[in-house]
Amino acid sequence: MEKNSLCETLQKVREVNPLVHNITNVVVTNFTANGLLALGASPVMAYAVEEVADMAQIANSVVLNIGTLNSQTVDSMILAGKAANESGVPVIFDPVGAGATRYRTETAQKIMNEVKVSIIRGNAAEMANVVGEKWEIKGVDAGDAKGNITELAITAAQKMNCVVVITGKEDVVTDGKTTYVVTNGHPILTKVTGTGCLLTSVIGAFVGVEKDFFRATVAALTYYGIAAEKAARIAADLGTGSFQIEFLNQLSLVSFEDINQYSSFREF
Ligand code: ATP
Ligand code: TZP
Ligand code: MG
Ligand code: MG
Repeated sequence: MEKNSLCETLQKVREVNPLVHNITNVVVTNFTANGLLALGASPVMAYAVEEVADMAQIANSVVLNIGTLNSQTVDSMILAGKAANESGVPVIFDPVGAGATRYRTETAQKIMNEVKVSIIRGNAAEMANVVGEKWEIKGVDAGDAKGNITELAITAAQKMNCVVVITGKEDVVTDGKTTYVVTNGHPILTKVTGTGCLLTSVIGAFVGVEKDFFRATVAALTYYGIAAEKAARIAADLGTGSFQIEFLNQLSLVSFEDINQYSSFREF
């Protein structure tokens, strides 16, 4: 994959200003909206069953996130997902906490069964639990994954017939045939809540402007990891609060030169 093609996708996001319809959790709503604005996308959060189908159909992408799920928002997610499917709008799914409770696992599986999801992004334990493997998870945090993550991602992509992204120290992206590992990022991301959720919405922005979902996802992951690295160079010593703000700054400042210089990925 050419680094220049990743820059082109970032440029498209900034030009198109894609409308990203998020049905997400109450923890990360503001951070997600500000992160998408910093990137150059246009966030909207809309949850009511009365309007989600209309919003999904005019959006460039729909992001579903079960972080603080309840029966009403789950109904909304399925309505929005189906409406997006009818209109050819890509759906991106974050199965937050799948495996932590039976309700989360079953809801994640229900969404995958009823909605055509283009990209699913989660930590290793979440992804394992969505495909019926019982990896241990503590609340919404993966902890130290013990299994083979690349193998898990490829199996999951083949089972669910979509692009699978498992994030952690290294991020694995696969459609079941081609697999890339992206190594940009910084451990301090794990100390700020919502950095996984925001990443899922950032992937939504990239796939909202680019038909090649695989390339768009690699572009989103490198862009996001580079922003974190830049922010950490400036603010990591100041603590996680300063890092969070500097990360938002850097999401708006990642340049094509940064991507050409710092993007780090390999084909598996
Ligand atoms: P968890 O709740 O398990 O932390 P998450 O949904 O928050 O999962 P992460 O896996 O933490 O998502 O991924 C969010 C971002 O943090 C990604 O860009 C990922 O590459 C990055 N990241 C996570 N852990 C590390 C690490 N140890 N080193 C570098 N980057 C990391
Ligand atoms: N509890 C429910 S959702 C949520 C928490 C703490 C946010 C999780 O965000 P992320 O991006 O998975 O760290
Ligand atoms: Mg995290
Ligand atoms: Mg998460």
